Amino acid sequence: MTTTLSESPFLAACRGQTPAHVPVWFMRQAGRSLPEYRAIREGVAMLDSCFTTDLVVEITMQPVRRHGVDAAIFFSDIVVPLKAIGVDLDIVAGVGPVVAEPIRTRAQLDQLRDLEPDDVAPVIAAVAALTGELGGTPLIGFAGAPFTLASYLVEGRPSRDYRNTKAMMHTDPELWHDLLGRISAIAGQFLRMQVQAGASAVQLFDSWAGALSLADYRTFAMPHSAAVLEAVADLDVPRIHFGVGTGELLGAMGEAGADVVGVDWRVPLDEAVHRVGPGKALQGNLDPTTLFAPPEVVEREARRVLDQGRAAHGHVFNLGHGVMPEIDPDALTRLVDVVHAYELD
Ligand code: 1CP
Repeated sequence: MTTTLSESPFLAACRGQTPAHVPVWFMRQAGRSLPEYRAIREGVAMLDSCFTTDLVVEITMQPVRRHGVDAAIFFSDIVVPLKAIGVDLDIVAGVGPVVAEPIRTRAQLDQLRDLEPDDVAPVIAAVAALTGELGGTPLIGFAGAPFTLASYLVEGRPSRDYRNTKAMMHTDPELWHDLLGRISAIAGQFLRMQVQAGASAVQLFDSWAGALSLADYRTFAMPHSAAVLEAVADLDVPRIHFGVGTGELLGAMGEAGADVVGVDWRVPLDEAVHRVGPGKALQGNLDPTTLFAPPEVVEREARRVLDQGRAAHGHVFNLGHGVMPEIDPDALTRLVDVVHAYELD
């Protein structure tokens, strides 16, 4: 067992060092797959839970206690800083983030003011309490990347084709860049507050960047993600950068300023190494739906990911995207054991 942060296998792998064992955590490890999560959330709206310090602490700890993962990710959502500055939005059960008045005009940009510590006081209090409670287990802070957050603000809700978002991008690039500039300032401020309260690493979620071509990604999204990652560059914590369907973007996502590039299940890690380039660690990339298969299949697939991950300059085992609510939590605990038993030498 890890006793101090300096011995953390997760932090070692992020820095390209050789850890005692391959570290593992899961995106969306806290959440509806856990009965204890469903119990504590009963009757509490998602966003209310995100702004209630005790609930954030308890929900964040649940998967750490149950699965023995090598890192915690603080329980929140990418839209929390937008809610905190007064954007009229809600997280609707079974849908996701819904914005009352989608942002389509320059006049609406004014509502995106800077994030002040008071806006997120209960959230930051949870981060501080967690770093004490977690001891030698690192806490990952996170934010949504500008493109992914803009997709919710402009569409007003989850989207399949991002038509309004891309229309703004191509029709009024100046408005687009001003919007993403505002969002990147807020995301950068939020990440800084989390690290200053004790988070040991950060992850920038650009979940939907894979909807862009490489050329559009470089022009319309990457400079703003780079600004967010730059906002914490002086704080000396590993910066993880993740998106779904980003096979063509992996090199650029690394260039944006990541120390660790998250890879979904579509690109094998030994191929991702070449796309990302030297000197960066990789995180991933078991297909989450594999967890619906029998244990021997999960083990075989996990070992394939681990074998392919050896090519990386540091490998943090994860799923290629988040844990699905219907996944049996025991399958996740068994998966942690498989990863920890894997011999690195
Ligand atoms: O392990 C954890 O504790 C995870 C905490 C967490 C994180 C990191 C939540 C809780 N949300 C997020 C980030 C997040 N939120 C992302 C990036 C990660 C990813 O790609 O999965 C995105 C895109 C969102 C937006 C969002 N919030 C969605 C997706 C909607 C869509 O566009 O398809 C949904 C369903 C939510 C709500 C939400 N956030 C988190 C939970 C547990 C839930 C479900 C609501 C609930 O339990 O009531």
